[in-house]
Amino acid sequence: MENSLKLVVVGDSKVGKSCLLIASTTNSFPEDYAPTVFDSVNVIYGNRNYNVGLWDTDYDRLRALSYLRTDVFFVCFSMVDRISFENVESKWIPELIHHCPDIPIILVGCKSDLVSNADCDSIVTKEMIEQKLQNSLASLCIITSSRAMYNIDKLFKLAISETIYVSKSSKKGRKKVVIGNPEDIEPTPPIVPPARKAPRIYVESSNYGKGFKNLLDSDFCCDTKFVIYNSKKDIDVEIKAHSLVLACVPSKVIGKLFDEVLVSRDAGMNSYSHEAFEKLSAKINGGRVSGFSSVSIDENEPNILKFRLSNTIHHRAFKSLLEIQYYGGSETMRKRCKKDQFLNKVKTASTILECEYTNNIVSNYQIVEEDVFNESIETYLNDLLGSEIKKKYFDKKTHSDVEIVFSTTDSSKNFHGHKLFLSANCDVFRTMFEANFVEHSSRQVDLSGEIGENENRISEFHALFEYLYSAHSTINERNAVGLLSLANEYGNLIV
Ligand SMILES: Nc1nc2c(ncn2[C@@H]2O[C@H](COP(=O)(O)OP(=O)(O)O)[C@@H](O)[C@H]2O)c(=O)[nH]1
Ligand SMILES: [Mg+2]
Repeated sequence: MENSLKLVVVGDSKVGKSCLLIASTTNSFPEDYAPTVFDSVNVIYGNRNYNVGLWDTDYDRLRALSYLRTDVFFVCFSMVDRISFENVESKWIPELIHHCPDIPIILVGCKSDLVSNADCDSIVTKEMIEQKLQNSLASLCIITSSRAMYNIDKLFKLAISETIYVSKSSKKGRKKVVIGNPEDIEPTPPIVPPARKAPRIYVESSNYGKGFKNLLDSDFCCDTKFVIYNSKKDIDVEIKAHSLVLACVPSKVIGKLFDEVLVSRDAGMNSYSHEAFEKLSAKINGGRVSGFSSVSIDENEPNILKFRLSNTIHHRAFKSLLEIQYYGGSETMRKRCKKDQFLNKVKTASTILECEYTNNIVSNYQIVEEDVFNESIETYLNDLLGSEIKKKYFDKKTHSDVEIVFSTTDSSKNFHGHKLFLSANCDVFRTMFEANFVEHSSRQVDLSGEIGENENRISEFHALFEYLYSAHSTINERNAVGLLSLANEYGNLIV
């Protein structure tokens, strides 16, 4: 059996966190730019296989989102930057204790290869660490150097043993240990100055979220309506939505409910099986789906399921929450976020519907009082939705409602598509499926004409579709240039 473990790395900026993770996972020091890492590694410890999920933290406000369900923290400081060492106790440990009390914390001293040549006033000595540990909630510190690959191989095993140790025993009376010593590091030979860097190309961030923003509450491919009571005006408010998206959103209640809804649909997504509907409605009417009070089908719109939310959920708070689920931000919330009362309503809704992220975003805002949303949070949530959509539907028969055909003289490939995802982020497909073209009702679209004899095109289209589903593309030497031109042709996409 495989055990999973989530490891989050925090510490001052530039102390060497990203290099530490890259060095540990690749066994070499990244001489050039070290990107922020979200990765996982397999580690064998005591005959067991552990999958350690790595969370590097960078963005100031995204950080607290990463803390959810962490098993162990690395708090990093630089051995040649005393301020970063002071911040361990004054900033980092208090922050972690605030969000996640009782999670084991390991201190990691980075860049110890630089100690021998550094200024006396800035270095952190082993004695200082030992002294600091005496009154610290951490009981362990490991001194490392990513450049000299010193103690790097011990890191993940230490993280695993610490989670096992802390879960089994009380922390009181535990012996404090500092592993390693900067003096053990062999002096590194002088380094040849790096060659000049290649020119940087500014890459605009993806516009993936915008497509979903426009999709929400639009008629296009709508098969779901939410009905919420507005008690102030004594009217019902309706929001149009899409079960394919809803089955992938981070809200646990909504995601699970729509997984069931999709099971009850026929393959072509045109109607619901009577039996499955009865089952669903018994479940919701019986109060077994948190936040929902009933489901019905209108005679006039037999393709659309109408879900009534319970009155404990405020209509605008629900709209905000749906916006966050669809595109990672919320216009509704942005407009009203100065009102604490409203934010509390969003929190109530997200607790009922189990959206941890939304709850966190609101709490962050209430503590920090800055703009609730920023690009990094939106990108992060878009990625989360995109990866779920890709997993469930990308080139899969599941609920595919259009088949894209490519054929050349000697090969052919069919892609299982979904009009909804192909169109949400691509104007060409949107026009094709929405307007009065043959493709609107057709279950097959032949793009062979688009590829001619250029077989690379199939792979380029595949990469384009991957982007449309997941906000990411597998780009390689062969498809890169073609993909760019396709992305341009198919509606100014930023892949
Ligand atoms: N000499 C030395 N430099 C390091 C080491 N680790 C990181 N650096 C450098 O310190 C800078 C910041 O590293 P980075 O990992 O991006 O820091 P982060 O902001 O904490 O993620 C980079 O220029 C790295 O090359 C190390 O172990 N030894
Ligand atoms: Mg970094």
